[in-house]
Amino acid sequence: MENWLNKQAALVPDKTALIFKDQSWSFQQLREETWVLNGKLQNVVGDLHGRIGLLAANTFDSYLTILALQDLGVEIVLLNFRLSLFELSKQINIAKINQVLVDDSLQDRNKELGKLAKVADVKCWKLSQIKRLAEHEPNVAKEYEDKRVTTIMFTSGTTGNPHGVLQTFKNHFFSAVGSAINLGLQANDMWLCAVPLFHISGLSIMMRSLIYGMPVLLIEHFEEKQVTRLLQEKQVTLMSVVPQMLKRLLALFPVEGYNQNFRCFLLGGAAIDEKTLRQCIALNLPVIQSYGMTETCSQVVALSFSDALSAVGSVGKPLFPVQLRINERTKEIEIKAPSVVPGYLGNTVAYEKKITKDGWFKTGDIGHYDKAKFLFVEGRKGEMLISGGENIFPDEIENAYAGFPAITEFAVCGVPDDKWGEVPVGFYVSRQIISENELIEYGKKKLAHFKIPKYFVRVESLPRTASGKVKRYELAKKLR
Ligand code: S0N
Ligand code: MG
Ligand code: MG
Repeated sequence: MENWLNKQAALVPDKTALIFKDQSWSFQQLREETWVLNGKLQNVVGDLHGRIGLLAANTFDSYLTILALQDLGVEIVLLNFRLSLFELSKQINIAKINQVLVDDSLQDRNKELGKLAKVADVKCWKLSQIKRLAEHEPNVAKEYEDKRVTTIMFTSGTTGNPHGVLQTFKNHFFSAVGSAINLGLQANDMWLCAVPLFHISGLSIMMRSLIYGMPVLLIEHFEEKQVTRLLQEKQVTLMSVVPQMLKRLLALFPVEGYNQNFRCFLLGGAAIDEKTLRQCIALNLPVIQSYGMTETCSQVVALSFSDALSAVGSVGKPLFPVQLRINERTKEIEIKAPSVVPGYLGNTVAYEKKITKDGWFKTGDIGHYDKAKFLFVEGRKGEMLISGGENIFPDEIENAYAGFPAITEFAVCGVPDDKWGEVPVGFYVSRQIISENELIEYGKKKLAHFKIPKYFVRVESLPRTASGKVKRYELAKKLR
């Protein structure tokens, strides 16, 4: 396929491509800015086809950097800025990258990040440093080859070991097309992006912009008051949200509603309670529920506008290019689609475990179809929990606490939480009482803050199966 940004700069040069803070860029302007940055990035990435890390924030600078790296043919490892240095180092190590670009706003906010270079043994560049480098002739890929990996995002595997998800141009393309066939494309569409660009929820909005020729209104940090005002004042038609965001927006929903062109929230990332959905219906607020993951490059199942009111609680039907089946024995949801990624970085064993003999991707989610062929997701096969749209595997927390000196056994389960949907709870066996503060501070050294258990419970022993595996569901039951 022709380079998407070049294509849009030729098709709709003057159309707005991006709005950030008080500035906006047309596709033509965005291409010009990208070329300048492309020339400067060559000092860092050298020749084509390398791989580099990026700690992106939702800023113009990060947006442009993704575009420029994409045009250079460099694989971009998008790192989650909420992770601890320890977790980031692990991913950097797996990705075998020796350079990481860091959005200045992140380093200014989080001084810890200044230590990343040392901890992970990488060269870190602030984006402002790149801007000061010498400018070379832009070296722009004329074509985006289907099979080329353009982005890599890490997910935590069930064992707590991160997997680098390899996303190709083809994956992104078909994801965007599937979404457009479902939601339709309107000449006035504008997508508000408050979900992180380092997650597929955010990056997929950027890809849709390039593929549809659609403006993106980029928000640096989700804050419900500001977003409500923007939804009223700007001509936003679509916005992606996780349940936590929707609930926070709902609490502020203005009587006069949002701007008249607003079409819907695309809701994904985690299950939502039916009460919230009914509230949205009562307010005449369109919410399109969806289901997808990093490995499918965003939604593969979604409700349509016409079904949004009648199939409440369902995540909809498989999108146009997507095939979906439920494994008869395990009830696991399996998917075949051009947006399913081709592998995990350097880990064929883990990837093969996720693929059936006949080539379907095993999602790890349990679900069923109702009579009208709407999909309902019932939960996870494993014990992953989702806090505010962030996936957490108990193993990663348990591994982190395994080294705590006074603790002999440690286990984690998820419990429902009003604010975050679910939160982790830690159970430990120890001869002595350990203060919560001590446990939290210990966790912070190894884990992203959102993974640190919200409660700690000291127990005599952990319930185990005959083979010695901790029965996490019993722990959860105990709490209730
Ligand atoms: C919900 C968000 C915005 C909350 O963050 P907020 O309020 O900005 O927090 P901070 O100010 O940064 O920090 C304040 C304290 O809160 C803690 N914290 C932050 N996030 C979480 C969290 N998730 N859980 C628990 N605690 C959290 C901070 O640690 C801090 O505490 P201290 O001071 O102790 O450090 C934010 O979490 C957010 O942006 N969430 C969304 C993430 C997301 O997008 N997930 C989706 C991932 N899934 C996919 O991408 C696949 C599905 C998909 O593609 C999709 C998803 C949604 C919509 C559409 C689609 C699609 O298909 O297109
Ligand atoms: Mg906040
Ligand atoms: Mg934090």
